[in-house]
Amino acid sequence: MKKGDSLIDRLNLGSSIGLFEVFPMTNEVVLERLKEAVVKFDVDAVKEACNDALQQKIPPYEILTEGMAKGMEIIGEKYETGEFFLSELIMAGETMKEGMKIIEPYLQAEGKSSKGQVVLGTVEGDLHDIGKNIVASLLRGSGFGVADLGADVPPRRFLEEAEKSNAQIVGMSALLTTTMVKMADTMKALVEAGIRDRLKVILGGAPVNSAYATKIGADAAANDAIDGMAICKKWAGVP
Ligand code: B12
Repeated sequence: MKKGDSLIDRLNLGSSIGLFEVFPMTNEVVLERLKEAVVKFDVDAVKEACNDALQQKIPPYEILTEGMAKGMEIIGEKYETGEFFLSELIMAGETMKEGMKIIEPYLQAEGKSSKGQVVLGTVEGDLHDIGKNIVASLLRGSGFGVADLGADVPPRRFLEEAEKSNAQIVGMSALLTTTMVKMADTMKALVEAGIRDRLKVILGGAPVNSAYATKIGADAAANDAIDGMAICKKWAGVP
């Protein structure tokens, strides 16, 4: 295309104006770009789409759940059907983490005064930590102190940290049906140490539900970080 042929040239808008300033992207388009970028493991495109989404004032949590996490759902489906293997799961996890680095500060931008102390971790045997990290960011953003123990956390570590930090809430994450049982082991450890009754315990991650929470003696379960945060805020008596 020769100079003068493009729409920007014809509208005489000058070369410094991008096409997207003439035709602004809708939120749906940016979120779709983000989803596609995760599915293609395209880190640069993920970063660019995250920045564009923030610039368009899409709420950070929506960028995660309606953009990146939708991409992760597709990755999971492809893994289930055998189209993708473990290497692709790893690449997708790494790709989403790069996007998280951009979004996380915005999730944490709110209150700083402590609404209580939460001990959080992904249970023993389970390495999935992306969802748990989102929960940590949201809780910190709404004013909780969070001791994030990371992934693959044995029951003893939850117990030690809850005692040490005098926590009011313990949050456990599990993404595997095979590691959910470690939640029950952790509950047992809290009971045996005699600190269960002064704590609230919340479970999270796709395979858990309130029936499972009741079964193992936990107080609540949430499949979504926003719901989990709302439950913790209710327990802390904050609006
Ligand atoms: C990325 C990924 C990985 C990465 C994880 C990287 C990382 N650092 O986290 C790696 C490569 C390590 C991985 C490994 C494996 N994975 Co994997 N993985 C995934 C994938 C594609 C995405 C998970 C994710 O991050 N989702 C995005 C986040 C934002 O969502 P989320 O975790 O659900 O979190 C949200 C909520 O659940 C909630 N939440 C989460 N935790 C908590 C905690 C609390 C307290 C609260 C309140 C809320 C809450 O809030 C979050 C935000 O709303 C899923 C597929 C899927 N659709 O989930 C499979 C999936 C979870 N993996 C699966 C499997 C089988 C495995 C492996 C066993 C594969 C293998 N053969 O080795 C290994 C297990 C390794 C191990 N020991 O843990 C299966 C699990 C099946 C099952 N039901 O047990 C899935 C479902 C894929 C599938 N469809 O088969 N995986």
